[in-house]
Amino acid sequence: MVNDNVQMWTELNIDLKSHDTLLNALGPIFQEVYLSQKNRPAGMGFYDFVVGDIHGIRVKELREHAKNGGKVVATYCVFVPEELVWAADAIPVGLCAGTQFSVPIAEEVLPRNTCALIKSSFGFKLGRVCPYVQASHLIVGETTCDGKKKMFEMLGQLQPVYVMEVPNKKTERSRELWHGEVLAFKDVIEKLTGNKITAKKLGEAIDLVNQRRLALQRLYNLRKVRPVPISGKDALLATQVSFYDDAQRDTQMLNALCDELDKRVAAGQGVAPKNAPRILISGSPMAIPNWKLHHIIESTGAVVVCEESCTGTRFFSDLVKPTEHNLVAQMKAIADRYMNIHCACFTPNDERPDDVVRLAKEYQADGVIHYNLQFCHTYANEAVKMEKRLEKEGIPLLRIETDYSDEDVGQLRTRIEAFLEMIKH
Ligand code: BJ8
Repeated sequence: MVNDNVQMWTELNIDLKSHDTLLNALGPIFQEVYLSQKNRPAGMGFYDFVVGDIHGIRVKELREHAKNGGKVVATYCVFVPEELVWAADAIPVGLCAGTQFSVPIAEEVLPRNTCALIKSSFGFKLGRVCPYVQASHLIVGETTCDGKKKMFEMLGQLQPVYVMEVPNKKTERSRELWHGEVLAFKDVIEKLTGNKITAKKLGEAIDLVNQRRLALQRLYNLRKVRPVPISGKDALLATQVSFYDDAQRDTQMLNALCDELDKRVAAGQGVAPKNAPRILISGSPMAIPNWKLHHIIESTGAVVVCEESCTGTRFFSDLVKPTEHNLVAQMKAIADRYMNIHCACFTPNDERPDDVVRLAKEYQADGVIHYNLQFCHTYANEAVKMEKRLEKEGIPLLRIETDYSDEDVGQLRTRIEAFLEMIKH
């Protein structure tokens, strides 16, 4: 098995030495952050297994697919409509970009004052340490923030990249632009795969992705209960894996996990005491293996009950509305659904603070931690508005700005402990 993997990574032109260092570092981190948790649901065994072979089984499946003539399409943002990829019998893969490991590699080219997520993504490609990037036939970028836009230009020199234009406003004109972009993306995928996207195939793909969204909604709804039946870390991991696992299998595993959590709830069984402070995190996405903030929060006795982020509610809150089985209606429904993602790249973006207030109430959160990746100007600016809005609502907020390194862990822990003390009284 190990030798099979090495053979596969060699074929994918992975830098084996560097890659070994990356995987060897992941094991102890996963042990400390995940496997040391007490009272975990048995359903998390699947996710432990996935991380245990993170660059093995799934990559092998992608390679099999490619060997049979299929295509793999990599994405970095929840704006890319994956339904169109599935409908053309291609496989979408949400690329991770959550490790400090690839940051110094990227800094050889990118400006240092770029957010860690962008540097980590670019470093994976530049350093040839991510088999998912290497196994992709096309990377789909998007014009969300400036840093990403410019990084995609450089990435395009190393691998085929297509960039979707995401508008910056939510006006009718912007919606029209986006609708045109979704139509153009359909053409790109059809050309890449050589497969025509029919209404039937698209209907099936819409259903496939909606089912996964419903399973994630079910998981998140279970986190509203007190005591909460699953840790924030485990819920985050299940969400992160959804970005690259097979959608049908993922839905099954999520629902099996939820069946188990239903039983826990019925028995009043929680992972933290009833009175443990409940935290909602809002802000930048957290890609695998970025578990830093959750780990700090949950090792101080609090529990994370919700993430308002693209590795949280923004990923699955809205479904593509059911329509008649005709391409015109389906494409419109897809475009409309994606325009409801309240990314900080939009101006104005008043729906996001509304969402945070609503979620804080629904999840019985005692406080909100605003998570901002250093050098991310859009979220940093929105934090100011968020602070004012939450103050009005009487919801305590702590603003955190950090990166992927461990350098500030002690300082963050002190600030979070002080925040938890404050909200307990
Ligand atoms: S829809 S949040 S996944 S763009 S943190 S790279 S914004 S400088 S990740 Fe995002 Fe799509 Fe928006 Fe969601 Fe830029 Fe900020 Fe970095 Fe960011």
